[in-house]
Amino acid sequence: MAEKLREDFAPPQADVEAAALAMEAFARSHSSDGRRVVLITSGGTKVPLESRTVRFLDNFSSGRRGAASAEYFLRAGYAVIFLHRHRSMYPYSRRYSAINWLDALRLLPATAPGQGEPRVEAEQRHLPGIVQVLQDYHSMRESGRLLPIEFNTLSDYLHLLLAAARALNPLGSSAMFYLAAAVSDFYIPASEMPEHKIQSSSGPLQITMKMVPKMLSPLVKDWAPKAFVISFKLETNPQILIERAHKALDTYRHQVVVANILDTLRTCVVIVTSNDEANLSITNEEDRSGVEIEEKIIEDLTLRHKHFIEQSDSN
Ligand code: 9Z3
Repeated sequence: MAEKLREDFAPPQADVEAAALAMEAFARSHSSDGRRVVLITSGGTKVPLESRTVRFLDNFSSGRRGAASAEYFLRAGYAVIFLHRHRSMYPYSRRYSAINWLDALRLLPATAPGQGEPRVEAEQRHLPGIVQVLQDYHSMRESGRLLPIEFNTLSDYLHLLLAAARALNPLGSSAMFYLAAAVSDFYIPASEMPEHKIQSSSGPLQITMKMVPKMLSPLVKDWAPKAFVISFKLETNPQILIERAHKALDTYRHQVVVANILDTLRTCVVIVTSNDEANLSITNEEDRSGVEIEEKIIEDLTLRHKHFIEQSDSN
């Protein structure tokens, strides 16, 4: 697979070697402290249409699922590798991703005329829940249990996922993969990509894209065969969702698919395994009081992970 990535994709922009070393050290240190480690992938991917890229194919994913999930995994005691798309939502700060910071900050005059710089103060009414969020953020920073790794392109993502799998493989069943990123299914191989900007004067655009190799297959079979692996399935048609989730489990033989529908992805998901389906949802009242579906997803999955480890240990 590493060779196929080298042949078909432009070289990654990310420093994959440095990230691989950081992930290995992080995994080793937390696992020797007896902690479980989860790799979360988060955000969409950008697929270039030209080598000197002006245009690219993107998708809707904001990274909110991954960023919120990271917080709940940290709360549950996990160490988290957060493999996310550059500028997609980030744990804790995600809550303020839609605010205009300049409205939330106030300039205060220097304490005495002519002395020092004016000071800046935050207005809490623009930052709901900020005290709790800051406390959680700083306690997470001190614990050293979050390792953020960024990707930009599809090629970055694929190389970094391989590196992450190698870093987590030695942890066996105590490693979890939580693959929430919305990864493109299609790409143009480096050898077939035009170098320069596609000219509109040439008329309507027709492009043929290849299928992105399914990383789930080598991940489960070869790279981290003892790990607890969760993939996500997104559909727009509820009629086919559960059947597609079972098909993914049959094909890749991993442990769980979290199935969601685009229109309801913040309020309902189905946790699908080869022998059960559990519906998780947020009531209107829970929604009003700020309960998030990710809290329920992580509560469910951490319990399943615990059972998975116990079963693996007894075999
Ligand atoms: C998901 O289904 C995630 O839940 C979302 C989260 C991307 C919908 P946001 O980032 O959205 O919070 O805005 N992720 C996986 C989607 C996906 O592309 N799955 C593929 C498929 O369904 C490959 S397993 O075929």
